[in-house]
Amino acid sequence: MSENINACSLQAHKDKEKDGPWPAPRIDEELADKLAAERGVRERPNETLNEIDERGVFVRQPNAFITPFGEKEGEFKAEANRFKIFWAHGCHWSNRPVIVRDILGLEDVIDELATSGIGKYGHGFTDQPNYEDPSTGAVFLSEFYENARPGFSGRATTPTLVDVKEKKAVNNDYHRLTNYIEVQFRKFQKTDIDLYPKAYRKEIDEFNDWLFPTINNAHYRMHFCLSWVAYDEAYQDFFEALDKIDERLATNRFLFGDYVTDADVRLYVTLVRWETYYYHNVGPLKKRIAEFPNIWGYVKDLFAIPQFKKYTFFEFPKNRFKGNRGWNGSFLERIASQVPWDELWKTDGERAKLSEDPDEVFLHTDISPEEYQSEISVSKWNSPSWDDRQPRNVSISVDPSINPLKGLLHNRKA
Ligand SMILES: N[C@@H](CCC(=O)N[C@@H](CS)C(=O)NCC(=O)O)C(=O)O
Repeated sequence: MSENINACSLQAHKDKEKDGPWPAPRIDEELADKLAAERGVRERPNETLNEIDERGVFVRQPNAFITPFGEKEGEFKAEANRFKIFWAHGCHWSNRPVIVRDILGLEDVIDELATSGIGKYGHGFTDQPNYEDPSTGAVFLSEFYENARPGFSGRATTPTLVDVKEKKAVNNDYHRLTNYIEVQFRKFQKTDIDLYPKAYRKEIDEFNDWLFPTINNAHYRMHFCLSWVAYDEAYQDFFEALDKIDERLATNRFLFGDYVTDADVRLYVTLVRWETYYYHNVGPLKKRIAEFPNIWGYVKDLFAIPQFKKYTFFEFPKNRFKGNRGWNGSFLERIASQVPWDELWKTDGERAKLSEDPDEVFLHTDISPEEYQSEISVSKWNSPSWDDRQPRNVSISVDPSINPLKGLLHNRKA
């Protein structure tokens, strides 16, 4: 490692101490180029050049690593201290697996590290000594992709689950990653919390598959699209979906009733990011999240749960533009930084009365890890066909305004 790199790394650590653990320091372009050249890393491909159809619609690249965790031949086997989740503060997709990991008490089993941008090369680790992930020595997230699939030409994204022994990407399937953690790592759980009740996985999967295009991916559909038609479709889908969810939450504390499930983790992370940041990118809004009475109470109810709060980064917009003297950075530092987030997001506890078990937010299940197993279906959104991944081409038959599990989730001890 050159002296230049060590000097910058030291400075990065000083900055980190001064500013708190986040945001990670930026490194200059020259250094990024040098590090990339040393490791044979190429620039990240641009989604607005490669992932747009003839109507201007943003159609995402399929997730590259979707081999399931399971018991069958060729599937990955859950193991303690072998896997690490790479995630990013501003990335709601990747806030999900770390929230789930913490809720289930898997902190000593699956490691994690937040990435930081390394210019045009995508995710890196600029706040780590020598810019290296301490467990593998990688400087760029894309190194794990290259190790697993030489010549990989897509974007290396968060979340990525990496096998730290082999230094290879194992899974970046945000549709199913939390489900693998919930089911296949159950034998290592420190708690008996159940986010993915075995009897109701079909209903949860169907809801999650509806949530993906309408809510989770809606921001990206609006942000990356290259036509009005595409923008408008995404805009309509998003606000119609919020109306339906608001209706559902009028009589349900959480999406499936009295207890938090995997679907709530997926909805929460996107709502938080919308309310605090994404709206900057997408133009005029019909309504803010805070204007949906039930959804607003719901996100605050979830924010009161420590594992959700821990991965809620209100400071993200302000820190993202820190030191940026352009109008945007300066506005965020002057004004957005004054928002008393914790005060605004304090719950009044009103939603607990919708539950028959108001003091408990999690379902506890004592079935054995073996019994808890089930095959996890591949998401239709992972289809290799471009047409199948079109948000408008997939018909999903759920009515999201109705909770199909009303009154069906019961706690072991209740
Ligand atoms: N897993 C999905 C996408 C997840 C995703 O878009 N993650 C964003 C952060 S929210 C990312 O890592 N982008 C980095 C990049 O595109 O270089 C994929 O591989 O396409």
